[in-house]
Amino acid sequence: MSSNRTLAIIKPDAFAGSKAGLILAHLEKGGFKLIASRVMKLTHEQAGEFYAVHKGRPFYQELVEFMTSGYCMPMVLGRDNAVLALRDSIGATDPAEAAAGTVRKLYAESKGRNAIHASDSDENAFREARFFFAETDLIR
Ligand code: IDP
Ligand code: MG
Repeated sequence: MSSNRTLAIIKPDAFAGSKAGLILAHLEKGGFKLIASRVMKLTHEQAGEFYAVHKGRPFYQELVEFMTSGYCMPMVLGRDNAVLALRDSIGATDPAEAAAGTVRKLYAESKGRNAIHASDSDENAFREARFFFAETDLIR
């Protein structure tokens, strides 16, 4: 996967609140193209593995519980400079600190229940895309 792709997840708070379409429309207006998507409920094992980098942090257990609490929507998005552009578009982790017009400012409830995940590097974008999708899902 090249550096013009990244991995996002519409998290269970936003999906349950019927914000998935609004968030995707917001991102499409920002120039992102939908490459692949699915709707699924993560198991504890999947959520724990996906967020393994945060194991041991005080919020880890809460994060795994939250991410397994309902359906979510992983998706691969394409755009120039995709990783940085998506991090800009989603805003700060805590919606109270997120810039105006960002997804988290518009749709997130709290630092924990913050509507969307986005990869933080090209390396993680590749790994996270393959966590949810087969190589054949990503062909264009
Ligand atoms: P990011 O999603 O903006 O990259 P990270 O620091 O990678 O933020 O944290 C991963 C996720 O863990 C956050 O999106 C949020 O859902 C949760 N999280 C991070 N810090 C806290 C916290 O202090 N309290 C509760 N949840 C947190
Ligand atoms: Mg992160």
